Amino acid sequence: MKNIDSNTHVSGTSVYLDDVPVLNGTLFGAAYGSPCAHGVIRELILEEALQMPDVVRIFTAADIPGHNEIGGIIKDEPLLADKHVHFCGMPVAFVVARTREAARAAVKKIRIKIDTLPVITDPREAQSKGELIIPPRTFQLGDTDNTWSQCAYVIEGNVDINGQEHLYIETQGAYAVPQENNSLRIYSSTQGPTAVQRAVSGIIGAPMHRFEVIVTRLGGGFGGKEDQANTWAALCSLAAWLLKKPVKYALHRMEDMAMTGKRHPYAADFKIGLNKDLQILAYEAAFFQNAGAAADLSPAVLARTLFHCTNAYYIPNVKATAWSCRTHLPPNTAFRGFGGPQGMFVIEAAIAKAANVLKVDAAIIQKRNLIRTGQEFPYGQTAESEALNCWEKAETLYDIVDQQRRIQQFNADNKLFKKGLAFMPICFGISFTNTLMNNARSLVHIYSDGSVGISTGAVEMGQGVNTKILQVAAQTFSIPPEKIRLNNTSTYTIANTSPSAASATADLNGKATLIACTAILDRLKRLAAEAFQVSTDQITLSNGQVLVNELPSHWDWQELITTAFARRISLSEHGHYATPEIHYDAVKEKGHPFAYHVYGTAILEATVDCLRGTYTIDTVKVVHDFGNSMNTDIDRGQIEGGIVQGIGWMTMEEVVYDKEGILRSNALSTYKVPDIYSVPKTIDIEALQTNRDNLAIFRSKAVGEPPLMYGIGAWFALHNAIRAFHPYADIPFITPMTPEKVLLALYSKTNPEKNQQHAETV
Ligand code: LUZ
Ligand code: MOS
Repeated sequence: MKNIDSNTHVSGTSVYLDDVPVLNGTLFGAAYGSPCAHGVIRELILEEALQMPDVVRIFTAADIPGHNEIGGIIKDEPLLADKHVHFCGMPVAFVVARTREAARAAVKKIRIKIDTLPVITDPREAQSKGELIIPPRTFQLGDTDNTWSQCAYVIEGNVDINGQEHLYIETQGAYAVPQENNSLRIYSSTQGPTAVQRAVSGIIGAPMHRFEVIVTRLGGGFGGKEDQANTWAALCSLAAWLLKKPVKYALHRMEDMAMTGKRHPYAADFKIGLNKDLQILAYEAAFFQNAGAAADLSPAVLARTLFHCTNAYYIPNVKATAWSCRTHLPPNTAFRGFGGPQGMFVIEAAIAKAANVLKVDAAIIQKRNLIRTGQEFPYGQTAESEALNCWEKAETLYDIVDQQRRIQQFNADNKLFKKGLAFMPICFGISFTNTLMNNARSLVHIYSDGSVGISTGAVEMGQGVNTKILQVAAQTFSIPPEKIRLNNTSTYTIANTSPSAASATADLNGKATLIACTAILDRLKRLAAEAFQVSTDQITLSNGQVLVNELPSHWDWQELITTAFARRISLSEHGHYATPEIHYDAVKEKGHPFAYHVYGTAILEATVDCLRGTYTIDTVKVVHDFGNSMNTDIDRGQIEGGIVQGIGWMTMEEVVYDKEGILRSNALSTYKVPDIYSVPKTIDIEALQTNRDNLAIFRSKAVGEPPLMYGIGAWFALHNAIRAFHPYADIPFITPMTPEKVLLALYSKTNPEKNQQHAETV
């Protein structure tokens, strides 16, 4: 089935926040962010700004009637800076004016005096000074200490992973409209309507039931709107509440880039031990997460780094510790993969370094150590693994032997162009790691004309979740898709929702919809069974017809609904789903946190121009574990997008903060994302169709986040291409692998691996 949003997207009639018609009298906001990253506010000078034309009022922390606090996991984040500023861009004041231009012009006239304090931007420095968001966490399996002596080879190294700007095409924003009797309707570009509702309720100091948060759709979220849409909704709500006027704020791209957090940069140390057969016996890692100035979602992101620190490999002895380090950057936040990709990059770096030292192809080490069914992840869950299936299918389907031969030939024939190949296996756990978040609700109405309206907690952000939910209802009722409509997401319809995140939205909301539809269907079948004097299991629905003993009756869907309505049978149901089987003990760091895992293998080929350092990612060939995809078009779209976004993170997207904590890559002129010219020329995706039972909706496995991690292979393909030019090149494990870094590596003189080989080999 086609994505149900295709037509409105293509015709430009899809409604995003900025397309919601504004009411007469609407005012426009703009936030004033701190010009420096750390300090104490001496004086905030608003006079000149207040005198600007069309300015209505400027709000500061002193105006907040409730608590000046928007922190989720930890209460450590004021909405508006009061005395201290902790990051450059931290909102200090909110200007409200009659036009958006007037609001922005007034922001430019605000002056501030700040006594500056030392700025920390580096997570290792923060860790050494004890600046931690939460105490460190350690995942452990087996006993690494007593294993090193059994290893034939022990290799150590370190890694520096940069962040990533979300660059959702639609920037952050909100529109708060006062309703009667002290309540607000808030349109928000958020992945988490309930999170917005809770934040606004706290800021205003009024119960949650007064705040309706509505989302039609997002122009992308990628995690950036899981938690950080709260700020803009709370600012608009504060102003709307106090002024009793509608207030809107849709951020300018540069405001959005400067004020919001990004994917977490990480520094890491690794130590990996292998036996003579290249089996990995032991792995230790220390992760230093750059959390930024407040907790935001960092503790949860940190957990996922640990959950995925061994990627798709089985390693019998593991010890991984992660520190969430407080720095003076905007609080970093959720981003597709949620800390998992960083954990996975580090183990891939460890394997690549081991391969260099041992002079073997990294793919041999990778393949030899893929996790198998029944083997244990460091957090205690046992694998139902498709890792080797995906890998082997990719090898044969894409004729890897021929590809390797072609690349060798190309490298022999070309002096200044070199090709590199990398395998990237993935394994990603599906469920919020915080078990209690794994629940959802769906409200299904059948109207008396037979049409169906569905509301869920799911936020459509381009991922196609509404199409999948519609398919669930169409299949359950056996009626054509045209009879079904997905309503916008509203906290008045569906309460206490988890954000649309963790790749789990279609599973959770789809299952809730299935439960609701099935409950109504059971009532309808009972009615038909009574009417035709048969038992309910003799009634089935097919193509809008009611069948009795598999034969057409004189009832169709409409007759069924008309009769049910006349008989006063409820045609509505509120379904609730909570993922079964999952549990986790955060003290022991053991449990069964994930409903299931998604596996896959990508083979990436890159070509480096060894004169210029520029490169192309030529092909990405994937075998992906879809389970049993319920919508292959949508799922392929997710995989293609994920791969390109992952490649962007690993190769060209470079977030640059200076030592003062000021964002230098603050516009699309300085922050480069993949475009039509730089995407891989070929992306082949093949399904590993499996019918193994799983907890996915219709066994169609979650697809949102896992494919991003295929992009990690681009870094290693480039790494291998550089080695084809200069076998002893010094290639530090630093991301992204920009053309500048490629050039430095191509002409590097040092050769740490060659020199260290004996020192590092036990
Ligand atoms: N958000 C969250 C997530 O709150 N918990 C998670 O485990 C998660 N995983 C991936 C993406 N977002
Ligand atoms: Mo996300 S990183 O699933 O909001």
